[in-house]
Amino acid sequence: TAVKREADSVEPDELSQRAEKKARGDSENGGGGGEAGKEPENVLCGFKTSNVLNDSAREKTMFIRGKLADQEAVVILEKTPIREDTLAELFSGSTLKLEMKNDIYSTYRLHAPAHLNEIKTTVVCPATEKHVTKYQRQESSLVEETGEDYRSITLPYIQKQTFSVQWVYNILEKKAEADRIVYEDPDPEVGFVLLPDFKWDQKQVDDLYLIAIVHQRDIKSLRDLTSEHLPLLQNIFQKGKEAILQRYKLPASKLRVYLHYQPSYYHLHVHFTKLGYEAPGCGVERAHLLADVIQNLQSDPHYYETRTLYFPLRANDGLLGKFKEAGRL
Ligand code: GTA
Repeated sequence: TAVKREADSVEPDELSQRAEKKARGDSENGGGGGEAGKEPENVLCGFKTSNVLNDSAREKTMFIRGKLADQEAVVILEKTPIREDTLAELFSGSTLKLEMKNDIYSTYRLHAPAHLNEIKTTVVCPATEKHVTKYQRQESSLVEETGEDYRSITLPYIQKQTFSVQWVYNILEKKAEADRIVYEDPDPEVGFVLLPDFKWDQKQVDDLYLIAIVHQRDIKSLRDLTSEHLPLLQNIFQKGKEAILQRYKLPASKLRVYLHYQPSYYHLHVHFTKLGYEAPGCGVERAHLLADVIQNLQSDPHYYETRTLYFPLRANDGLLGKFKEAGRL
């Protein structure tokens, strides 16, 4: 039977109250998720920048490689969206400097109060060479992977070379992020944990992003799925959508529910993002709609074992090197 956590419905404007409460460090349900929301000392004050791996003026993000207490680290900075519920305070509580005025047009610099001017910051430390590679700006190439390529090239590579999924086990075992869980079905076969992706600051539903992590530990990716997994996939699809409707008031028709191939982390998980939000990795070359995956497995139980799958790989990705060595590119 399914166990709901914090599943009582939340009004949209409660989203921000919750987030502010978190920012002040108030525990929502007795804690259990570690240090979230506390006013910690500034761990980044000693961060020494080595180089900028990637940045985007449009997305207002910067990926920086550096050293944190002699350890390799990657820091991701991202300016957060402007929230409608803060507009009154933004207009009344800011200072405004005129830049130019021309006829009916004028531009200003608005200096907002500090708490309305946050930068979402993600720290990976110690970061491996693979993290650095992942966040570095790179050209991508589209790879064509047959079922045989998967078994002879990809599988041996990912068995040796993947990111640790310790963070996933921490979530499943409630050692981390326990207070962030939106919904859990604890069944060992069809169960999963649904929680906010760490790319989402949860302050507005416009960029809603949750992930459902399955309790089964031996399903690496889409490639491992057969019709045996249909009850699991249908359960995630159905209960995930229900939990999001209840918590965030977003109906299924406003959701994009998909799996990545290739994923970064080889423990099966499903992405739930708001339709219209261009989440990184939601393009057709990487995202597979869960609804399509279910239908494909219903019509062919071994669809994902046998089909040729296409996906982009960055120029510095070791797996791309393996495809080249095998003469497949
Ligand atoms: N709740 O500890 C975690 C955690 N980790 C380590 C990863 N995720 C986590 N969620 C929680 N706690 O959506 C999330 C990731 C991702 C999912 C794994 O798990 O945010 P995936 O296996 O398909 O991997 O999904 P994916 O999509 O390649 O990973 P990721 O990290 O999303 O990278 C894709 C691209 O997104 C990157 O190349 C980069 O361009 C961009 N990106 C990554 N992180 C950020 C960020 N913090 N801010 C902005 N852009 C980012």
